[in-house]
Amino acid sequence: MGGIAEALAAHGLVLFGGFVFLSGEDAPAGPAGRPARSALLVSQAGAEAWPHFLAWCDAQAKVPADPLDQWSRAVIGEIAGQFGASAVSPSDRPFLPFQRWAMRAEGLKPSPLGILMHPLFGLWHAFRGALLFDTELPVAEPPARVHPCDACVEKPCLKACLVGAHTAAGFQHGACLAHVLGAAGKTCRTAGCLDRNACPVASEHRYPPDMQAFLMSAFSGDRTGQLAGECADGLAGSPPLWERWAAAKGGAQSVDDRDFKDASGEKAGGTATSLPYQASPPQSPQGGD
Ligand code: B12
Ligand code: SF4
Ligand code: SF4
Repeated sequence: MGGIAEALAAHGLVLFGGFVFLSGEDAPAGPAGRPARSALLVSQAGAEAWPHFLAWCDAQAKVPADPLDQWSRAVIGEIAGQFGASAVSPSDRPFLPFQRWAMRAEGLKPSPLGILMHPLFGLWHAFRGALLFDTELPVAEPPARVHPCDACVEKPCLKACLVGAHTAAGFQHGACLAHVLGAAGKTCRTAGCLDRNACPVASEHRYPPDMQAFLMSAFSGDRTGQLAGECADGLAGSPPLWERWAAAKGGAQSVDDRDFKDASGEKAGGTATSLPYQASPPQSPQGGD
């Protein structure tokens, strides 16, 4: 495993533990095409990877649809090749059980929001991929972890959302989306989920507003960048991402002619026809998080 963490760190990414597949477990294919024997998880933790991703976008002739996915696949795929591994992504279909893998590899537990809580990074981490190996790597048992949610009596993460989208029955995706895309949802669109931001754990790793706006744009299925662009008036001195990318390419790429492919086709409920934006129908997550 020597060198993998360093190779990932050069892109702001973090190795998030590993595990050995049990015999008979439904493991995805490793580099030889047979079920993999072990896996290492790759995460973005805090905002460390964000400038690397932005620099990659700036260097593309045309910013691709689902750019965070594309960047992750490019970076992690290359590192996989260097270390004799194959790479998988959280957005591969059918969905791979990344959260279950992380509970196993890192001893993490879910927060009341469904997102896994990390004692060092709080809710501010997400998986960008996994490296799969044909051999059993000598991975350590996950460390004994404190789960901050156990000691959190007030649970502010369940009290900030204006539409109460996180309930005991689970995440009300439709209610969330309708609010995010509606007139009253500007704070969610430009600064991120109020519930997630209300968590006091590891606030030093909280994603910056442009990153949160970008992720929220991806989460809400917006392929036009209008939602991310909206944060122009919320982020002093920082042009909205899509404008920045368009400008960097000499204006060659307008919002309208960008090639946004429909990669998933899975529609989510809860959208109204009276949205203030011409957003494409919300899709399942597009490399956000
Ligand atoms: C489909 C999906 C969604 C769907 C449905 C979620 C659901 N009910 O399963 C929707 C669109 C609602 C969604 C939303 C978000 N998601 Co999501 N999502 C996924 C995705 C692509 C597949 C989930 C799945 O079906 N896995 C297959 C099963 C078999 O895997 P599993 O590990 O065994 O399943 C676990 C989860 O399903 C979990 N679970 C069960 N119910 C819910 C509900 C929610 C809301 C979540 C987050 C998890 C969850 O429990 C299972 C056992 O642990 C995963 C990536 C992945 N491949 O896992 C990301 C993933 C779970 N999402 C993630 C995130 C961050 C989000 C968002 C915050 C994104 C954003 N930018 O705002 C939002 C909001 C969630 C919230 N509560 O606030 C992260 C979580 C990271 C973490 N620290 O744990 C993941 C892992 C993606 C990543 N790249 O890291 N998501
Ligand atoms: S606010 Fe409390 S319960 Fe909610 S995620 Fe943070 S630590 Fe966990
Ligand atoms: S994004 Fe906004 S509407 Fe959705 S759960 Fe978070 S606070 Fe609620």
